[in-house]
This record gives sequence, C-alpha cells and structure tokens, in this order.
Amino acid sequence: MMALAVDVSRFEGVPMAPPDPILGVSEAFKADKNDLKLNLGVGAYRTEELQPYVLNVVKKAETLMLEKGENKEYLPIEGLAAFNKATAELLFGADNPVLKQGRVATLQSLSGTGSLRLAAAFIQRYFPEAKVLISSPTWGNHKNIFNDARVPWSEYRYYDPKTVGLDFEGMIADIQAAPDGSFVLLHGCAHNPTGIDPTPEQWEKIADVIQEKKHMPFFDVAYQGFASGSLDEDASSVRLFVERGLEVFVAQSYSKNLGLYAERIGAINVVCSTPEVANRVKSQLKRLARPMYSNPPIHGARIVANVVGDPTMFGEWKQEMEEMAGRIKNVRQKLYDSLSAKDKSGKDWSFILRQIGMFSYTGLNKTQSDNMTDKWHIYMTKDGRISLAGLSLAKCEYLADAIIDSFHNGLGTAK
Ligand code: PLA
Repeated sequence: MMALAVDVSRFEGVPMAPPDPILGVSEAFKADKNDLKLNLGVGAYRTEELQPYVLNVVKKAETLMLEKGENKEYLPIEGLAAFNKATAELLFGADNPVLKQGRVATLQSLSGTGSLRLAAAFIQRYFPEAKVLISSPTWGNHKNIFNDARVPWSEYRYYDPKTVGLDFEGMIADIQAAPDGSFVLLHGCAHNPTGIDPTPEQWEKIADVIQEKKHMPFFDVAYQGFASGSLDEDASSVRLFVERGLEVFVAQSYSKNLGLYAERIGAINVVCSTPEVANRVKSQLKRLARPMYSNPPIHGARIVANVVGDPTMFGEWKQEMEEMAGRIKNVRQKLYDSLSAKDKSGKDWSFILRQIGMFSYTGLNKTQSDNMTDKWHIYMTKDGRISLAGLSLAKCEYLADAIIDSFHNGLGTAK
C-alpha cells in the first residue's frame, strides 16, 4: 500500500456539485428498480418499445463509411468541409443568396452545446459590453453556457402560465427595453421547455424590434425537422431574419433529428454582411476553438455529409424524421385523450395539443413533479416538463393517471 503523502486533501475546498437538472434525472432513473418506471426527463427519442433508436439511414451511411476504409486523421479546426457545406445548406436552403455570396462563417463544433459555447466565447471576446437576452423559461443549460463564458444575460418574458401560451406583449416589451446591440437568443423551433413557438406573424414583429434596436439575433436550432417533420418549415424563422439582410448567429445540432446524440455533431453559423467579414469572423472562431478542443470529431460529420449528400439517403432520412415526429404527435394526442377522459374536474388539457416538438410543459410545479417520481416512478424535470419522445402509446394511460393524481392531490403528499 502506498502511504498517503497528505493528511488533508488539497481538494477539501471542492464542494459536491448538485446533479444536473436534466441529465441527473437519467441517473436517478437508472437507480430505480421499479418495473413501472418511465424516463421522461432527457429529450431523447425512444421507439414504441421505449428503446433507443439508431436511424436506418445512419446505419447505412456507417456501412458505406466502413467499406471505404476512411482514415482517422485530424480534421481542420473548422471541421469537415463537406459537412460544413451540407449543414449550412440545410439550415438556410441550398439556393440562399447568403451562401452563394460567401457571407456565412460555418464551423463544425461539438453539437448544439459546443456550438453555443463557442459563440458565447466569441461574444465575450468581441462584444464584452453586450448582454444576452434569454427567454423565461429556457433550456437550463443556456444559463450555464453564458455564465461559464462570462457573458452577462437577462431574461425576457416568454411563457404566460395563465394562458399556457406565449406572453408575446411581454416578450416584445422586454426585447425593446434591452440596451441597443444586445444579443437575443431565440429557439428556432420547438421551444424548450414550453413547446410554444411564435406564429409567422409574431416572428415578423420580433424581427422588426430586433432590427429597430440593432440587436443581434442568435438562434439555437436543436430540433430542425423534429417539430413539424419538415426541415424547411422548421428553419423558416431563421430564414426570415436572414432574408431581411440581418447578421445572425445560428447554433445547430444533429442530436435529435439524426439521433446522433453521442457523436457530438453540430455547427455554429454566423451570417455576416460581407464575405470579407465572414472570413475574419471564421478565423477568430477557429482561434477560439483551437485551445478549447483543437478540432472536432469526424465520425458524425461524415454521417451527416453522406446522408445529406446522397439523394436517396437524404430522402430516407426525411421519411424517418417524419416518422419520429409523427410518433411523438400520436402520443401527444393519446395523452390528451386519456387526460380528458379520466379527469372529471373539467380542467382543459388542450394546451398539450397546442405545444409542439419533443416536450410537453405540463404546468406541474416542483412538488407535483416530485409526486410523479416518488409515487409513480415517472422521471421528469422539476419544472414540469415531460419528454413525449420517451413515452409510448401503451404508457399514456398510466401517465395520465399519474398527472391527474399529482395535479389534484400532489400538492401536499410529496416529500
Ligand atoms: N439547445 C436546446 C434548446 C436543447 O434542448 C438542447 C438539448 C441543446 C441545445 C443541446 O443539445 P446537443 O448538445 O446534444 O446538440 N436538450 C436536451 C438534452 C435534449 C440536454 O439537456 O442536454 C434536453 O433534454 O433538454
């Protein structure tokens, strides 16, 4: 046995960190031995059998990649050229003038999170006075990302609990009241956690205010194709801002739409006023990436480039994406039907049908959410969000019973 050279650890001052509000839920789920348990925490797609799903088109691309016997050399700092081309075309549309004019700086990065983090580092370096406005509520990790990058942020109103809808007036007022030149973080589609998106008319008004205030729109696009089932429809918010000639930041992720969660594949795109500016911006993004992670991983980039670059596989992907989006819509409907049939209180559950994307924001508070887990073994985030992508038709009735119990009786019963 080696003798310990210190009596007291040098790490005594390191406190235990709290579990992550989203990924920590999966850890708690794993530890639960009850057969009824259901993980509706993390937004990860499951089949009707509640198994993880690798898209057929991904398997096909991987087989082709293996046959080609490609090497494992480092990628350039900016990532795989074929991926960067494909990802920008998917986002903006292949014939978008900004691409033809070379006005977009695109860097492959570590999925949505890594792309957001890189953009945050860029903001901190070149706009040290600027503030980022984020929606209230938003995906929990947004705050961590800007905090760690030392970028100040504040919230704009977004969700109205009274209407279980968008507080559009509050949103506009807060964006208007922010100092000129602020960054406004927007969810491109399928807002997380609320599932409530602005209408096309509302997007126009949001763009008006952002333009008027010389703010910088910053889109987080983590669900392209997953909200409506259509890649183009889900990118329409971003495209509207680009059409107006604005400079725009967009972070992209392939975790959900291609099911490439663990491959960490995504990109940061910066639409600039001229190709010359885009070149300079790109050079600085590369300079930021190099000491952070040097260069991105190649496997996921090749999958995306292969799938998008081959018309047959591209078609197959779109079909599988529609199927995934369709399955989520089906469980959404079944959950609503079950709640409406079982709940005799007269509560209107139709807000569930108005929300889109992977999640439903149930309105359950922390105590009620605790009741869902402690009594019913249903794992979810404490803000009342459930991932419908982790729900099967077979489990809808059970979930409805749990929600009704938690909603009406859960207030005082949970630990
Ligand atoms: N942006 C939003 C709005 C997200 O919801 C997520 C993932 C990401 C970015 C980042 O995903 P990526 O880094 O894998 O590309 N949100 C998940 C998972 C699905 C998570 O919290 O990491 C969620 O359950 O909210």
